Amino acid sequence: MVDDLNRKRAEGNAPLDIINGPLMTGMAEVGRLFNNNELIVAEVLQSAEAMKAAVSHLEQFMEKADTEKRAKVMLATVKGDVHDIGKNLVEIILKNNGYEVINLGIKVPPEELIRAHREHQPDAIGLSGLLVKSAQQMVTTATDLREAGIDVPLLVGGAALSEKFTRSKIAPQYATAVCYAKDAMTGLRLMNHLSDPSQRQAVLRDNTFAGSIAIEEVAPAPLGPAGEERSPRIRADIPIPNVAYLDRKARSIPDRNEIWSYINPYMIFGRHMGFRGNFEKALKERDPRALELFHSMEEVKREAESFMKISAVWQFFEADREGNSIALFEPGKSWPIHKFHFQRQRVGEKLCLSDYILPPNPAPSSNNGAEQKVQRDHLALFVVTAGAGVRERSEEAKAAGRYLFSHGLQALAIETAEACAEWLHRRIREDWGFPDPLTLTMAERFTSRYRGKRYSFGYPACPNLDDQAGIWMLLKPEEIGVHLTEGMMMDPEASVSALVFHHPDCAYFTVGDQPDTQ
Ligand code: B1M
Repeated sequence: MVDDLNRKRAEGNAPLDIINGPLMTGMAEVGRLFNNNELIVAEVLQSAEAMKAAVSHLEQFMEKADTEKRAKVMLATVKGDVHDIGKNLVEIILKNNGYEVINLGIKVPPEELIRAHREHQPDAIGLSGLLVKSAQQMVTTATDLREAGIDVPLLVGGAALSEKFTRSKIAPQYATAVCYAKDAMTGLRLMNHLSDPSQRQAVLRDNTFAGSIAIEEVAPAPLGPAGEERSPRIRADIPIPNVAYLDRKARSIPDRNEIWSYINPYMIFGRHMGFRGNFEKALKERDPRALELFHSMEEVKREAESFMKISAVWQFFEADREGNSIALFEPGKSWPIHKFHFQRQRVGEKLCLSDYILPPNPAPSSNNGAEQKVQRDHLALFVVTAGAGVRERSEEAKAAGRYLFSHGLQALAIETAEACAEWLHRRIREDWGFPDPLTLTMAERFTSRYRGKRYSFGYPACPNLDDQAGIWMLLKPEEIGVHLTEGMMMDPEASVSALVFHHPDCAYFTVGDQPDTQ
């Protein structure tokens, strides 16, 4: 590539013309192929690496003034949120399509955004967030930016966000356009249109809802009280299985390869690296694209082996159902150490997580009058993480233009945390006396074809993220380096918490009262 660039220069082409000519045309073609599903995220990152290398080579022959960028975008993950992988992908894509990007990082409060806007005078601001709480934080942030007199276009993105929420809740709070970007390439297209005088006005017009009444959801007809009856769908006459121990376990898990064998290929190669279709099948058929992706992830693993730390903390607790709540007890204690309160479905099967806790077996009568303990059911809690040091190393790689490694490492850490949750859940089933049948495949494990289920706060059966505080009080995950943010998110990003139930009737369900951001 450098030879081609030097030949172009030798033919009298100015470095800036080479960048704005064949190179930018090349990146535009990459964008077109991606939007046409002919290129995947991993390949877009490889082309961005080539673009970075080309531009860095040519910049040595350019006047400072020539390195002017198309526009300046300030990116940030909102207050209380640690989500990084999505925002960083956006940074890489924008930077290698001619934009200057100021990446303010994670957990950025509005006042910091306002200060940074004054310092950098960006042409647009990009907000990112993972959870519903972050979508709501974007409403507050938009209001604060408006009140600070800021009126550059706002681009917003994140897994729990939607066009509808953007238009109905965020945009009415802002002075000018608020554009929803479902993925990084959409973010690029929006910036290209905003930077193109012939298209800018249309984008501003179509995405400005300043002062429009925030569309209030027509509150559905109030449903009857949810009640506290155990759902008839869940049996209460099942023997209480014993657990192997009641003390707290905190471990770092040295065997990374064992945990990596629990990674769901669809998530790491499909969702994060963009492979379309059945990755495992393609790999077996030696599909060149699947093979290349597999080997590039193996390279990431080889490098991560020198530093990725996987840790877990977990504990079984004696548990008792109290209506829609679960009371947890220290061994043999009669006074609960904590209670989790859950919502119950108001219609249909009226499911509630508390129903999966079996009634205690009355104390067997003893013939010597000694006080016998009731035998309570149990609930297991855990927090796992694989995020220690990952952000720093991913940032280093990104700064060095190793984009595939940078994104691949964040994706590996995220899916390692999820894999560790799968691994630990299996172990908990064994310690609860019902190991998986040897015939159970990993694919069946990914679709929870085993006894019991795990539920994570924030997910539809237990949407209240504030309940994370209870897990932190009980398990003290700070010891394995996981901290809760003011937004009740776990730092580092690659962390998962869960409640584990053994009940054979467990199912995934939605309690339905969660705020609608979709
Ligand atoms: Co979890 N998670 N997760 N999760 N996760 C969601 C978000 C959830 C919707 C699942 C669900 O309920 N079905 C749910 C949130 C619901 C809610 O808010 N209440 C949820 C939850 C609850 C949680 C936990 C709280 C569960 C728990 O452990 N108790 C926990 C929180 C972690 C923490 O606090 N650190 C958690 C953990 C995780 C993992 C770590 C295992 C993992 C990674 C998360 C991550 O991405 N950082 C994970 C994953 C993978 C998901 C799902 C399945 C996928 C998210 C994803 O694609 N990330 C998600 C369910 C879903 O969406 N279907 C879910 C990859 C990332 C590259 O995409 O962030 O969307 P994304 O960024 C994109 C676009 O949004 C856009 O471009 C990016 C690149 O294409 N974009 C922008 C983003 N920002 C932009 C800014 C721009 C432009 C475009 O400005 C210019």
